[in-house]
Order: sequence, then structure tokens, then C-alpha cells
Amino acid sequence: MRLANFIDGKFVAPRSGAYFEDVNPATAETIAEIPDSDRRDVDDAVRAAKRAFSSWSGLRAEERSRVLLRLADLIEQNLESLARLESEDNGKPVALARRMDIPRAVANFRFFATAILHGSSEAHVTDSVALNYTLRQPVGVAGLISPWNLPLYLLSWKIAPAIAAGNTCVAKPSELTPLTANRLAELSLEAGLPAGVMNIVHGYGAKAGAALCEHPDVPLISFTGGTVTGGKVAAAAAPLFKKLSLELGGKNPNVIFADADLDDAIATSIQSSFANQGEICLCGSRMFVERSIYDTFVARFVEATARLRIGDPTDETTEVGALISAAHLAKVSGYVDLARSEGGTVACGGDRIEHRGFFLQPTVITGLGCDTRVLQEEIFGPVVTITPFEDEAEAIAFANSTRYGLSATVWTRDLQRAHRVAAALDVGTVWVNCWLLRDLRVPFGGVKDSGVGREGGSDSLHFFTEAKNVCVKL
Ligand code: TXE
Repeated sequence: MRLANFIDGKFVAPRSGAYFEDVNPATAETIAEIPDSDRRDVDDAVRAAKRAFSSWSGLRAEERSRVLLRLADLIEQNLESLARLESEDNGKPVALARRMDIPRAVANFRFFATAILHGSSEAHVTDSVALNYTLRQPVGVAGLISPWNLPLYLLSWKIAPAIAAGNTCVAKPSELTPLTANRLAELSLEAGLPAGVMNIVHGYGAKAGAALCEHPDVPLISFTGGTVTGGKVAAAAAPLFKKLSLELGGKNPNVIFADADLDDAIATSIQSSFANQGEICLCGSRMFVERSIYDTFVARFVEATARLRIGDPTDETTEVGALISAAHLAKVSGYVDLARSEGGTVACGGDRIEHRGFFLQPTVITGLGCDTRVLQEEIFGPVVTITPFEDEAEAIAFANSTRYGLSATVWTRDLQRAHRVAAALDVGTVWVNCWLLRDLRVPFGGVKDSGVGREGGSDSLHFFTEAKNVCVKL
């Protein structure tokens, strides 16, 4: 299969005529050729998006909503084939793509298609002198850059609010997982999305992605990806004063107090550690367990980890699939070696699986302190650490001891403590006695090196619009 860019409602070859390979991480086989797009393709896409802007933004919200709802229906009707594509491209279990990735893409389009029908705006009366009201207007061409771990899930999390709010967009999906974005383009034609409203340019980040960030006619960038890349995106966008939202990496703590429901805490922590092979920015990779239950917890957690079924993502019973690439497997397993050299114990897993694909056993590491590299750096794979803590103050200090601040999970039955600890954690999201329960209305984003800005619900609609105050003298 040879992919094409989707520009102005048409599938077009990259200007360079060059392509690179898309590899199935579970088999190491090439499954598609991806356009190696450059500045010229981005320019074509931005021009198409600019042309489409005035008619798309001029539609009534209900008309935009109807198109997006049709697109959501089409994604839902194609759920099975999209889940298979996502699994083939990313290495994740097809069962997970069917349960999580594709339904979330449907939900993203439905949510923002209907949210725009129920918006309200502010008004401020200045005594009897003037009436101020706020207009929220679309920004223009939105530049949307998404990663490989949740390809359609995160791409649709950006496209849906951007175009629902009346913008047009140029999206650059990850070069490692372009297949579902390509299918989304096909479905958008079927849904009747006008040409130029959604353009998709494939290619490398440093080339196509950078060109999008530097483009003077793209006033807004929404980026999800690594923290180092986020810095480059911010540096490119700053001199042009672009609106910017950065959702970056995480090193999320999972704090388990002795009074927690241990069965629930263990079962959910297995998910938060190893779902999607640990390749979710919200995975909890640093577990902190109160000393009095530490030994029991470690024994039970290790036993549950060892029972996870790892292997062929197309097998319905597989729970852990392949890592995204050979390079990423080398990086993640390098952290297992580092853990040993930093004095840690590999309590479970740690080995690659002899296979053509990129598989690593789910891995549990104990015996490391918060100042080690393994507890400081984002690993983004099926590798977690468990560290004991003495009391609440120490748990909070341990949890806050990294440069990241995306999310945290707290397990306790003590209601007051739950609120206290949640308030004290330096993160954008705290889950208490649960994980990855996501209501699309809530603000989502990180603090510190985990990002800038919030998306989700009205935060997304505010980000994808400019507020304009109109002051009318009374
Ligand atoms: O991300 P990149 P990668 C983290 C995780 C992972 C690391 C690297 O730690 O190991 O990021 O993954 C595009 N200008 N997360 O290499 O490079 C790129 O093409 C503009 C966290 O895949 O950040 C892709 O579309 N764009 C995370 C997107 O940026 C550029 C999810 C993300 O790629 C660019 C995934 C540039 N100079 C990885 N360079 C999360 N928080 O969800 C690259 N890109």
C-alpha cells in the first residue's frame, strides 16, 4: 500500500516523489509506503485550508455538527477494520484498539459536534455605561501534530474540536502510524466534509512537522508528543506568536496507601502500568506503596504481571503487544540495564522476547530511590518501579520529585486524605481509586515538563477560538 497526502479533498503524491517505509512492529515487515513530505506539501495544504476557511467558518454550527456526526457514524461503522489497521500499525492488541482507540475517536467527533450546539458566552455590564460581550471566533488554519501511541484517538482529539469550532486544519500524524489517519481522510469524503477543511500531510516530524510549526499562515499549533520535541515546537512557534498547546511526556506516580482496596488497586495498577505496552502518556510508571503493605503488594503485583499474556496483537486474548519500533525497544530495554546498574532488582520480566517483532516482557523493578535516572526519565514502555514510603508527607514528596507533572493515581479509602493528597500533587490530573476514567468535558493537560495549556471540553473550544471583547456604549 502506498499512502498519499490528503490535500483539498484529494489524495496527492508528495512533491518530492519520495516515500519511506511503515513497519508492522509485531512482525517487522513493511506494510506501507509513507509520503516523505516537505515544506512544499505543507504549503499546498495550508493554502487549501485557508481557501476553505471562510465558507466552513461561515456555516451554522448545526451544519458543521451534522457533517461531524456523519463522520463519527462512519468511523463507528468501520470500527473493526480501523481497529485492525491501528493494531497492525502500532503493535497494540487488536482487542484494545477495538475497545479503546476507535470508540474514543467516535466519541471525540460526537462530543465536539454536539458541544458547539450548546455553547454560551460571557457578557459584562459596566454599570450603566457599557455592555461588553465576548465573541469566540475560529482562529484560521490549525496545525495539529500527533504521536504514534494512540494514533486515531489523539488525532481526532485535535481535529474534532478544531473543525467543530469553525477552523480548518492541516494535520501531521506520526510517521510511525499513518494508516488510520489515511482512512479517516477517506471517510471524511464519504461524510461530505468540504474540500480543504481537513488536510493530512504525512512525513517526518523534523521536515513536515517543523514546516507546519514555522508556517506564517498557521496561527495555532496543538502538539502531543515527547518533551524534547515539544521544546522545538515551542521554539519554532514563539517568534510567530502562535497559540500553542503542548501535551508532553509523563512520569506518573501511582500512590497506594495501606488502607486501599488492594484487589482493586492491584488489578487497576496492572492496567495503568502495562496497557498499550505502557506507551500511554498517562500510564503510571512510578509506584509508591506504604511500607506496611509493601511486601504483600510487590508479591501480588509481580504475580499478576507474570500472568499477562504477551504476543501476537491479532490474537484476541493478547494483553500486551509489541513496542512501536526496534529503536524504541532498544531504548526501553536499555532502561532495564540501567536499573540494574543503578542498584535495582528486576523482580519480574526484563527480557526481550525472541521474535522478529519488538516485544519486551512486562517488567517490575524494585530497590531504586527517587533520584535515580530510572525514576526520573520517561521510559514509555512496559517497565515500572515500586518504592516504599513511610507516611503521607513522604508519599507526596516522592510523587512530586520529577520534572514531569502530567497525572497521578491515589489509592486510599480515607476520603479526607484523598482530597488532601490530590491537592498537593503537582500534576494536571489526579485519579482517586481509578485510572484513565476520562470525561471529555474535563480540562486535560500537564504542568512542569509535561506541557502547557489545557484541552478538553470548553478548554478545547476556547483554545481553538480567539476571544474578542465587544464593548457597546449604553
Ligand atoms: O515523539 P515525537 P516520538 C514521548 C515518549 C516517547 C517520545 C518520543 O517519551 O518515547 O515522546 O516519541 C512530530 N517539529 N511521547 O519520537 O518525536 C512527529 O513526527 C514538529 C509522549 O514519536 O515527539 C510526531 O508526529 N513536529 C506522548 C509528533 O511530533 C515534530 C506520545 C510526536 O513525535 C518534530 C508519544 C519537529 N521538530 C510519545 N519532530 C504523549 N504525551 O502522549 C517530531 N515531530
